[in-house]
Amino acid sequence: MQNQMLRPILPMLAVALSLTIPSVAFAHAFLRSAEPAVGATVKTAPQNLTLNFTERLEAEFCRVEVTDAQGARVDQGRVQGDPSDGKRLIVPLKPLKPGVYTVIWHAVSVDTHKTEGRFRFTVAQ
Ligand SMILES: [Cu+2]
Repeated sequence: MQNQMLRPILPMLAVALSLTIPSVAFAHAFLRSAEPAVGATVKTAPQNLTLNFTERLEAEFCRVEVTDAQGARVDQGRVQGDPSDGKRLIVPLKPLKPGVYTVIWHAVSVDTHKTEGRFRFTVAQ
C-alpha cells in the first residue's frame, strides 16, 4: 500500500530535480561591472582595475591580463581578491598613457566553474 502511494510522487521529484539543475549550472561568475567600466573612456589613468562578478571567486585561480594597443602587458603584480568582497578582483596597473586598453579575464567561481571574457577601456588624451 505504501509503494502505491509513493508512485505518483516519484515523477514529480524527477521534475523538481531537473528544474534545480539549470539554476546550479548558471551560478557561474559573470562580469557584473568594472572600474574603469566596460567600453568607458576615462580622463584619469586608473591605478587599479576593479572587476565585480556575479558570484564569489577563487581569487588565486583567477587571471587577468591588461594590454595596451601594442599588446604590451600593463597589469603588474598578482590579481588580488578583495577581503571585504569575495565577488571582486583588483588588478594593479602600471602607469597608463592615453590609449586603448584590452582586458582579458579568466574567472573561477567558488563552485570551480570557469568563465572568461574581454573588454576594452580608453584613457583619454
Ligand atoms: Cu558555476
